[in-house]
Amino acid sequence: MPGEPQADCLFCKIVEGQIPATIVRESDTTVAFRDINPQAPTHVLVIPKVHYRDAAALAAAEPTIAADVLREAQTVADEEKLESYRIVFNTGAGAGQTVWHAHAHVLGGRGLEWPPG
Ligand code: D5M
Repeated sequence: MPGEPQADCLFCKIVEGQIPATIVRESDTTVAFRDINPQAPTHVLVIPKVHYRDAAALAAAEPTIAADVLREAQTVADEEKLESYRIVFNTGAGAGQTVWHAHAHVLGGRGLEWPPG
């Protein structure tokens, strides 16, 4: 069922505490943790606790929780004292999505080129 935990989902396992993560924030609806393969000095992922395969599915089904993810991502940027930063939702394999549980990347602490690769 959409929104239900998926047994084979890495990020659902992080939500449920079944695999470790360096959690930096948690709310009723979201968890934020450091990316295991950081691409910048600050690289934090913000995920909804509910399972949707990508940001588009989350926004369509649970727009309030999608807004929670964005607000939490902004709070991470503030707490990390990032002056310039990027909040990214890779959506689809062609955009580099590899984990099929919606997540925002918060990247900062170095110069970020535009356009991204
Ligand atoms: O981003 C998926 C991101 O998830 C990628 O940057 C690595 C990160 N990742 C994968 N496994 C873990 C664990 N166990 N902890 C923390 N971060 C993790 P995508 O946009 O799908 O390419």
